[in-house]
Order: sequence, then C-alpha cells, then structure tokens
Amino acid sequence: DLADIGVTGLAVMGRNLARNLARHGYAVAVHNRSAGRTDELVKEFGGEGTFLPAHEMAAFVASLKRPRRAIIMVKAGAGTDAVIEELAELMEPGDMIVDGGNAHFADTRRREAALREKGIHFVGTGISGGEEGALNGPSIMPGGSKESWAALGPILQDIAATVDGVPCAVHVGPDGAGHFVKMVHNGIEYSDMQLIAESYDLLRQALGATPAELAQVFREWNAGELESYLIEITAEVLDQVDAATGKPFVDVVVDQAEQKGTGRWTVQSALDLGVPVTGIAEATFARALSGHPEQRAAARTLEGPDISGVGERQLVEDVRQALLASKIVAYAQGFDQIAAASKEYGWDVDLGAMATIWRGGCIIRARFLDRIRAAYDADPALSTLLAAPDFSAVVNAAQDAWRRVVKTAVEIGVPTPGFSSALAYYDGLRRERLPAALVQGLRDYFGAHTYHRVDREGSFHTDWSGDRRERPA
Ligand code: NBP
Repeated sequence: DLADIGVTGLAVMGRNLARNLARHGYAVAVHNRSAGRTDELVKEFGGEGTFLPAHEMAAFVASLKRPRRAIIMVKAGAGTDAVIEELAELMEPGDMIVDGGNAHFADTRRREAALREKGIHFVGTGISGGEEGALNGPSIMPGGSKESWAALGPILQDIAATVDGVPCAVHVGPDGAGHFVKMVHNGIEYSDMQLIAESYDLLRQALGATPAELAQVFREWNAGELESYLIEITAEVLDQVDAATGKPFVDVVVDQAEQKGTGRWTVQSALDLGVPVTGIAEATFARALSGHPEQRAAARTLEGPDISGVGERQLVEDVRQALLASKIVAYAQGFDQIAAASKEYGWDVDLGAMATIWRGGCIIRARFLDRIRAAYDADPALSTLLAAPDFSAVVNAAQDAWRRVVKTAVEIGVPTPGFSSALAYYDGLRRERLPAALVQGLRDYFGAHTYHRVDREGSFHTDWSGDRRERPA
C-alpha cells in the first residue's frame, strides 16, 4: 500500500508532524538523511499509526500515492535546497513539495518559481507552535497554488489546532505568502515578549515586587482581556524557583536574549516595504542590546535618576493598560506589513483570516485575536487596526495610563522601548501635523528634493542658495 503523505526530516518537528498525521489516520512515508532517526521513529511510535519508513529518497518518493505529497522538515537554508533538488529529480508534474521549515519568503518565492517550471507545486508553509504544536495541532500557514491547497488543505486542516470548531489552517496566498505571514507572526511574537518583559521589569523595579508576586499579577491579567498563551507562561516562568540555589529562576538566567533571525527578517522586509513596525524593531533591537555584555558593562558608570520620590500610584493597573495598548499597536503594525506585502506581491491575503488561524496552536494565540477578526469582518478595507472602533476605544481609554507608565519608567530609569515607541507611534499617527514638513524642507534645502504644498497641486522647490523664491519643480 502507498502512503497518503510523506515527511522527510525527522528531527523534533518532522517527527511530531509525522506522528500527528499518523494519529489522524493517514499512512505516512517517513525519511531522514541519516537513517537512524527514521528507524527510531518507527521503533518508538510505530504503534500510533501507519508509517512507511524509507532509507533512500527514491524509495520514499516511490512509496507515495500520486499526486505525491511530501513535507520537508529540515533545517532552513542550504539543507532545504539540497532536499528539494533531490525530491524534484524524482517527482513528476502535479506532485507537491511542502516546505514546513522556517524559510525566508524570498527563498520560497525563488523555489516556487523554479519548481513551477517543472510543473511541481511548491508549497512554502509556515508552521507555528513548536514541537508541542506539531504533535497536537499547530497553526498552519501554507502558500503555493490553489490546486495544491485543494489537495493538501483537508489534511492540513485535519491536523491543525481548532478553535470553536474552526481549524487554524487556511490557504494564505500564492508562492511566499505563507512563509511571509509566518515571519510576521514571529515578529509579533518578539514584540509581545518584549512588552511582557518590560511590564515585569518596571513593576519589579518600581514596586520592589518579587518574581513570585509578579507571577500572581500576570495570572490575574490572564483572567481578563490580556488572556493569552504568553501571559500564561510568563506567570509560570516567574513562579519557577531554581533548585540549585533556591533563587527565582529568572534571576539565574543570563540576561542576553538570543534570536534565530525571523524578527530581523521581519524588520528588514518592513524597511523594504516602508512599513513602520517599530514594536517589532524595538523588540529585535532590545535583544541585540541585551547581547552586548561588554558595552553594558562599560555603560555601568553612566548615572541614572534619583527615584526616591516615585510612589506606587496605581502602577499595576497602569502597566496592564500600557501593555494592552502597546500590544494593539504591535498587531496593527504587523497586519499593516502583511497588507503591504500582499499588495506588493499580489497575494490577496485575507487579514481577518490570519487572525483566525493564529487563535490556536501557535505562540501568539490570544483571546484578543477574535477582536481583530471582528474588526476586519466589519471593515475589510480597514486602514489601521487602531482606527477600528473596538480598538480605538481601548487605546483611548488606556492612553493616560500608558503615558504615566512611560513617565514613571523614564523617571526611575527603566528602559521601556516597546511601550515608549508604541506610544510615540500612536501619537505620531494621531497628530494632525507632523514635523515631517520640516524634514521635507531640509531635504529640499540640501538636496533639491522638492516638496508638495498643503494648498496647491504639484511639486515645488525653493532656491535656497539663491533668491529663496519658490518655483514649480
Ligand atoms: P532542525 O532545524 O534542528 O534540523 C534538523 C533536521 O534537518 C534533521 O532531520 C537533519 O538531518 C536535517 N538536515 C540538515 Br541539519 N541538513 C540537511 C541536509 N543537507 N540534507 C538533508 N537533511 C538535512 O530540526 P527541527 O528543530 O525539527 O526544525 C525543522 C524545521 O522546522 C526548521 O526549518 C525549523 O526552523 C522549523 N521550525 C522549528 C520549530 C521548533 O520549535 N523547533 C518551530 C517551527 C518551525 P540529520 O538527522 O541527518 O542530521
């Protein structure tokens, strides 16, 4: 008998995905570069379903039903290209190669175009939720052709997480759309975590609260509109006590955040698209700053403010509101970026559907996402999430608290780039007139870059080095 689908690359992600497929009744062909992993999978979990192990790629491909469906789950980069090449040699027009790794969307576009020439569908697919998600139901963001979605969609929706009966898997759009959306998802994840970290830091510094006390604060927040996976696990991490020292776990971890690069990719793409994803950028840069211990040691001689006058006020509730408002800004920016890329690359991404598929199975799952879906349902052409009535009401109500939080942070010398830049973005967006007019004037002065006027059509240049009169450009 032949397999319904295959998985090649059987490290944690591939193995769990293969098991998830088998548990849903699919016959799964399994293959890995080094045969040991394949044998191990069958030995340990063979009882969970039907696995067809293959040690050679040719045997793996031969064991698949036509049109063939093969998922690649290997380390992103050169390894993926090597496996695609090997698979493509053995496949026929109409077959489908799914890349479930964290590929850069530009690589996915290149690979899709190359395989399309051969009539093979290449489906760059974002998979979120880590190993646990891969096994029990991830959020799945496939790109690629409509034909490939028709053949893969039912399987992917079957193994994805479901929320209220709705599967967290939908066709995102052609070629690189799926990996692009996964990339932005990860960028938003960076921003969510940075904001949570700032909330914790500020409350700990300002109130002298212990990590355990703050765990309780996050737990309470998780019972309200901030309810989300990341807030939930923040309480758990803060509650953790180090067995070796008896100290709070968070105090024994080296404070240098690492990254695999998707935050950086998101920011790079946003720079190309001209979309200000400041929340994600600040989060990425905050990680970079944390990773420069030599500079941080050298900077310890710099002085901070005198904080003796700062009282408690209602700081906990203020921080909760600042966190919520900053989070809305981060999501608004992330959705702007997806919209811009969708336009640039002709993807026609349904923004509301993206909120839906992130509701379960993935790291940024949150109650909040239902409201984003509702906002786009109410107005699919929404220009910014901040302007949706539900969200503008929240940020308007939060803004006084948000300002007090940033002020307190500045007063006591706690860096909150996430809160501060989100607030600056909010104020920048809502300002009727921005000092960009002065920037334009300066550009025209030194570079004759011209400017537009508020009262007349056309481009203008002022002869700054001559008579300083304005002329149409
Ligand atoms: P890794 O990213 O650690 O990759 C290990 C796998 O890649 C092994 O199966 C290895 O084969 C294979 N491989 C490598 Br390395 N180079 C290869 C090559 N040149 N040819 C063929 N196979 C090669 O595995 P992972 O953590 O399971 O992640 C798989 C993918 O899923 C990655 O792209 C990752 O970014 C993505 N992802 C991971 C997570 C997560 O939470 N870990 C979440 C979402 C997405 P070998 O056994 O022979 O060495």
